[in-house]
Amino acid sequence: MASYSTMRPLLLGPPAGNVLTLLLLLVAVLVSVWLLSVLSKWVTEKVWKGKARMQNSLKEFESLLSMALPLLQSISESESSIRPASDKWSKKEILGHLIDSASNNHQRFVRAQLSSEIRLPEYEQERWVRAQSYETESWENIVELWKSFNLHLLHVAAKIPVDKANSLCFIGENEPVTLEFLFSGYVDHVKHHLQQILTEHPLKDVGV
Ligand code: NI
Repeated sequence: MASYSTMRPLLLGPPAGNVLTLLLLLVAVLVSVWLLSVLSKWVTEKVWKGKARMQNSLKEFESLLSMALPLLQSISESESSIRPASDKWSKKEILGHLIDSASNNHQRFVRAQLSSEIRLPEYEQERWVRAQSYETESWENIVELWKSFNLHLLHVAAKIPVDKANSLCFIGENEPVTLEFLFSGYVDHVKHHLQQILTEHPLKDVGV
């Protein structure tokens, strides 16, 4: 019985064997090039674009805080207490709602850095505002707390490592989002409510 080594030339022959080897090498090179391009696209999308988005949100957040603070401080105690309708929040309650958002998101921003995936509840916004009776607290106190909490969140968010910005956050029953997405959503939410509070002030005129 012929051994494998003596059969092989009969099956493939030296020229055919070389062609097959070359073809296999070519396929391997093409697959490697394709894999590398897929990987580099993924890295660009996930890491660099994510990093750029995070930097944009940080800049926006920082300018939002510095522009809004003097305007909030210029609002009087009596103006801050007015409810435009019985079922609408006063400025105190809207800013209180932003403090609740800050405290819930603080948990998310920190916990998402300690694990590749977090699961946290949503919060009952109306009940949180009512339970804390923001309407009977002083405007000055609410503004001070909002300011300090958000300056700290700006500091925390600026220190999130690039790889942690992709941690998955499951909030309530919502689809999972990345930490970076959660932070940019937080900034949008702050902006939305500041515009509500500062309707008679020039925040919109400076492009926020
Ligand atoms: Ni809100």
